[in-house]
Amino acid sequence: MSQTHWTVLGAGSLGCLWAGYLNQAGFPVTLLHREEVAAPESLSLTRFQEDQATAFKAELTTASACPEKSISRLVVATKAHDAVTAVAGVQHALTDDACIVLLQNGMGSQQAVAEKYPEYAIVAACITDGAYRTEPGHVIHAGQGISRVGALNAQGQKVWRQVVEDLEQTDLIIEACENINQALWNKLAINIAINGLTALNQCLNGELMQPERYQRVSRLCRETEAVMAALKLQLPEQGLLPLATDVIKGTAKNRSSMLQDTLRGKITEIDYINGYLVQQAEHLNIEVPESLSIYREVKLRFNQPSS
Ligand code: NAD
Ligand code: KPL
Repeated sequence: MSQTHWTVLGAGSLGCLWAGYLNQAGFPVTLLHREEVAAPESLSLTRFQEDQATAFKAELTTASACPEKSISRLVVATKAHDAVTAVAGVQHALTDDACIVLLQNGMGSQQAVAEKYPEYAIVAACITDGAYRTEPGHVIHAGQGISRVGALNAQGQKVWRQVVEDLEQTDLIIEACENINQALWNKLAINIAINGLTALNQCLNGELMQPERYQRVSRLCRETEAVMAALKLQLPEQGLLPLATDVIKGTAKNRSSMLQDTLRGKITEIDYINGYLVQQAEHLNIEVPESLSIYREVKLRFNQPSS
């Protein structure tokens, strides 16, 4: 078995999930926590549909303490708004041939990292798993999903299949993805339809089926279709609404990630969801009034920093 050393940046829910699965598959792992936050005292992963937590091992340290040129595989597991700053903090430690794997939701942060660091291999994962932490270092794998993994830049094209081979040794469900841009857009379209609305209505995903809310879901889907069509991206034959409806019904009891962020008073990822669509639409001269209104409402109501 390969013994690639993986470094995971961000000891939150997804960071602990990936660190746990990688280590339990036999990979040595370093987990980087924030400088200003104490290292978790212990680490454990409760695998999907299991009751018992199982310990995993990782060297716990911070970005600034990493030796020069010591990281060849970096997983960035921060929220989208922290990704660029987090990578900058660890840049001294990247080897010349380092690969950066980005796990962020939405779009825009991955492209910002790829633009800033064209010399490194940039790979993105589009993830539908659900995970949460019970206490620092302890993560529950609550929803089994798929991680679609593909290259975001030319350097990434050279190594992304090796990354997939490593990840396939874990018990995460990994899919090699030739067109990661399309996969990220497919997921973005669903998040555009659901996340902002659940935050504004402080409701569960399933409660978006109420007629007035569902009309907004429908308008959001039509706007996203117009932008995706202009970008020559693939769209489902029946349009996005049936897909969004399936996800709303399939995750009816879920609190969306954006609803959870607002309940905890955190910065949401709205800039990278409806905000990203608004930005793309502006370049294309397409009107997206529903997404624009949701973007503005979320920013105002939840006192979000300006982007
Ligand atoms: P989280 O808030 O639990 O974890 C992010 C962690 O990154 C935090 O612990 C934060 O302190 C840390 N961090 C930020 N900047 C840092 C820095 N400079 N150095 C070190 N640590 C730093 O968030 P999460 O739920 O793990 O989500 C991460 C990303 O994955 C988000 O974009 C989210 O939308 C996406 N995602 C999450 C899930 C999930 O189930 N949790 C599923 C799919 C996608
Ligand atoms: O990805 C999600 C999120 O909450 O961010 C959905 C699909 C909306 C599930 O809750």
